[in-house]
Amino acid sequence: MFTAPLQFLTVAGSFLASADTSYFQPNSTGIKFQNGFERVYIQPFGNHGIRVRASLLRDPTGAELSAFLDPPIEGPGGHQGLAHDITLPFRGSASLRNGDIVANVSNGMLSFLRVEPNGTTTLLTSEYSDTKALPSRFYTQDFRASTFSTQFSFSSTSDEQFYGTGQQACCNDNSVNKKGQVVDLINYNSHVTLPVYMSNKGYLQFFNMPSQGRIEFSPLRTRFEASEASVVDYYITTAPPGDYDALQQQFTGVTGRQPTPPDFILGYQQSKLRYYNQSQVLNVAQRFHDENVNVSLIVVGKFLNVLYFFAWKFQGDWSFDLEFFPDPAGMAAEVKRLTGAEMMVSLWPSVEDLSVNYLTLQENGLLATTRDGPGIQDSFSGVYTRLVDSTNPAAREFLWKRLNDSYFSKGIHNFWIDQADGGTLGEPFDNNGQAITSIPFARPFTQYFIGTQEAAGKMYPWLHQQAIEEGFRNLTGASGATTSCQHMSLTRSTFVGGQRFCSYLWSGDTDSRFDVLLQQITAGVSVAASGISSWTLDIGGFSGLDVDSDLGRELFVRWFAMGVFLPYTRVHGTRNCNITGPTTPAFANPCPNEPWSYGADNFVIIKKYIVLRYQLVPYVKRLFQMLHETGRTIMRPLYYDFSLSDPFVANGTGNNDPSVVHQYMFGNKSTDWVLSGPRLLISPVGEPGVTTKMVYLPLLPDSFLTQEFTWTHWWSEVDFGAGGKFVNVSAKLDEIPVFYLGKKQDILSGNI
Ligand SMILES: *[C@@H]1O[C@H](CO)[C@@H](O)[C@H](O)[C@H]1NC(C)=O
Ligand SMILES: *[C@@H]1O[C@H](CO)[C@@H](O)[C@H](O)[C@H]1NC(C)=O
Ligand SMILES: *[C@@H]1O[C@H](CO)[C@@H](O)[C@H](O)[C@H]1NC(C)=O
Ligand SMILES: *[C@@H]1O[C@H](CO)[C@@H](O)[C@H](O)[C@H]1NC(C)=O
Ligand SMILES: *[C@@H]1O[C@H](CO)[C@@H](O)[C@H](O)[C@H]1NC(C)=O
Ligand SMILES: *[C@@H]1O[C@H](CO)[C@@H](O)[C@H](O)[C@H]1NC(C)=O
Ligand SMILES: *[C@@H]1O[C@H](CO)[C@@H](O)[C@H](O)[C@H]1NC(C)=O
Ligand SMILES: *[C@@H]1O[C@H](CO)[C@@H](O)[C@H](O)[C@H]1NC(C)=O
Ligand SMILES: *[C@@H]1O[C@H](CO)[C@@H](O)[C@H](O)[C@H]1NC(C)=O
Ligand SMILES: *[C@@H]1O[C@H](CO)[C@@H](O)[C@H](O)[C@H]1NC(C)=O
Ligand SMILES: *[C@H]1O[C@H](CO)[C@@H](O)[C@H](O)[C@H]1NC(C)=O
Repeated sequence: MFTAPLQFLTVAGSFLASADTSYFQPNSTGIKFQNGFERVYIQPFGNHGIRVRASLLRDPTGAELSAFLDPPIEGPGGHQGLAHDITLPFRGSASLRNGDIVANVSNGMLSFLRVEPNGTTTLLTSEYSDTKALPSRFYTQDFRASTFSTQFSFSSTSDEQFYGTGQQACCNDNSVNKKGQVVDLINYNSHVTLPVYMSNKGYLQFFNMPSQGRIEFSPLRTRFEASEASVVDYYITTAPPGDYDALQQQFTGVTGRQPTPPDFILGYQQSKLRYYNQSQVLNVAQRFHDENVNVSLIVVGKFLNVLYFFAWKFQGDWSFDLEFFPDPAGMAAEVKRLTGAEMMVSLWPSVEDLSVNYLTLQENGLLATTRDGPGIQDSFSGVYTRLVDSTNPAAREFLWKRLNDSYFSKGIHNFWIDQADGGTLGEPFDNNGQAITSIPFARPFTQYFIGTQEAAGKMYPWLHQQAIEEGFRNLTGASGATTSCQHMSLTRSTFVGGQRFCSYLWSGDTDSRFDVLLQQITAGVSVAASGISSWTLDIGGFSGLDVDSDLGRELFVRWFAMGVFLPYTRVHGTRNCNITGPTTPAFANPCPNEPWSYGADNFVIIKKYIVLRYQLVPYVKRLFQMLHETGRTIMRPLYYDFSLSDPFVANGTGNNDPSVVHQYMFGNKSTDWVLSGPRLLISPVGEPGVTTKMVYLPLLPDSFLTQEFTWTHWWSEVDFGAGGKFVNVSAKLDEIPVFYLGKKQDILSGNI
């Protein structure tokens, strides 16, 4: 039997030190049971949380890949190792309570219950069983390694709803409730699925495993499947049904909190594919200056993030191609002088043989490899590439050194981590424009320092984020947990816990279509419900928009209006237009994508929205502070705030009814009158040619009505009362349907 008495005594001491008397402290350090080859550990972790680990033949080492913070930010269970004070025989029974959650082992089967205020318990879920059924903890070992594939099954009911599971931003999936779905746990462009979900029964479950696999939400059973693991490691926490903020607080208490972003990043971000030389960048900056699009530097100044892709000579150089960017430092300084803007630069993880860094990386084993063969992961732009192995600390250090030399030390402080989805360049079924366009295997057998793509691949982007985070810290001398960021990275992928980095996720290369505009809402609120609120998208969609067509222009303005009410307001994309451009350098798209590129009338509207965004910065800043303090979700699906007060919202969420899931709240849920957060309901327009929209206003809970909150239309100031009904409002191009609660002045001043 494993014993760690000294370590445990220390932990027990800290339990007492942080003991909150209103909170039921764990009445056990852990339960262990052994069932033949299998070992299962059940321990208290975080507030109202339980961590379960299961392994075969040997104990977990504690050195497995993990997104947990240990100790957690809040609650018991830190540095617990494999501590346990209950050891059960095969088919034994015992129970452990931490706060309001109870883990019950009965006859070798686990179930989880919530203790209600009146002392009764409610079953949340249990390991799935039936008279005859596949074992709920099921493993397959092939004995080529100490790893196994595994399936863990839990009971569910047909009316249960599940939310979260990360971001599925393409294109037909418009779901907030994932019940009935199979979610593939594999990363690619726009697809950042995360093994975490919340239930409307009042619990959140997270599999702390970066393996590929899937989650099946079938009528009676929820099944998590990992294709390769050395330990099964999951966490479950509970809160009263409907209190999703509490679940997020507890979950981010064990996986990390978002540091507050720098003010400038909350302004307007300009980007396109692609500004390919220095004079274009300076011309754009000059035009922003001349057009007087936000010239005031009073609060945050005017910020323009010009972003590059393929600004390097060879993939893996991680430096500017000096032919096109002769003076990066001078360019950054001039952009700053003209506009006050910070700059951001894109880095790809791909390395080609001709890169100046190739030999050094290869000699030092800092490139990802394959099970056999030359280690090639992908091809892009006509050359074979390999991925830098950012899972290796030495590779992270090498990468950062190059980024510092080439960009950071030259005044370009923000980094865009593109294409680092893992395994390949993130287009798994795409052969990058070559004759055979579709390849019938999902991944090459990519191997990293930390393991295989199958076992560890979902953490590859996360470790890229970490490389840049470490670089920022090493340069600024910050140590310990980062609480605020001076610079940010933008990333196309992440893993659970990615919220602890100075980073934001965007939804990848989306299609420029009205239906995709609306679909982005379900992607955004789902990843927010998975702990990642630091999120944005390409305003206008990434590809397919014709700048010179009326439809393209209308779509852009509609998308822009929504972008004002996202955590970050970021224009990006490749565009089609009437201009014929040069064929070199590669990807030299000549089409414009600036606020003035969409016609004179629309420029007026876009300027109005940019002004509004700057007016909202204090509000957004406050939302990020709350996110940092308690993990409170910024972009909120309606079920967060109204599933208890409004059956239409509860039912509509269950059915993924567009009138419910294509709207969201942007802001704080508050029950405190003095500090009360005004709230914004955003109902973007997702069809062409309309001037009005039927909007469903959720029925406000009593606690709001007693505070005299009502739905007020942002533009007309018409008061629509307590909601619970559809209203038909004007939805002109320059008036996105937005409704607010409380006083508008409080919103604009961030006094929420
Ligand atoms: C912990 O508390 C739960 C719920 O009250 C109880 O069922 C269980 O037996 C207790 N366990 C121990 C080890 O005291
Ligand atoms: C909890 O464990 C006890 C003791 O084995 C058992 O009688 C009870 O049915 C279990 N409860 C649940 C919900 O599994
Ligand atoms: C105790 O509270 C739960 C949850 O609110 C409720 O479902 C149950 O009916 C209550 N039981 C009693 C005996 O009051
Ligand atoms: C930069 O691009 C512009 C087209 O926007 C072109 O006219 C100019 O010659 C380019 N300059 C360099 C140095 O390539
Ligand atoms: C940051 O500094 C630490 C300590 O010197 C070092 O181990 C680490 O590799 C550095 N990280 C990066 C990304 O340079
Ligand atoms: C970053 O670059 C600056 C300027 O070249 C240099 O002084 C500094 O030592 C570099 N820091 C790291 C961590 O590479
Ligand atoms: C772009 O080309 C189309 C088709 O020739 C034409 O109808 C349209 O007026 C052009 N738009 C602009 C802005 O030049
Ligand atoms: C729930 O929504 C479905 C589909 O929109 C509808 O048919 C049904 O009547 C609704 N049920 C309730 C109880 O509102
Ligand atoms: C946000 O809402 C929470 C929960 O209702 C409340 O406790 C908190 O005070 C609010 N925050 C602010 C800054 O109003
Ligand atoms: C909304 O109002 C407009 C203008 O009054 C009207 O044309 C339109 O038919 C109404 N839409 C619906 C669905 O009632
Ligand atoms: C730009 O933003 C600043 C700071 O928020 C604001 O004071 C100013 O009015 C804005 N200027 C324009 C032209 O929008």
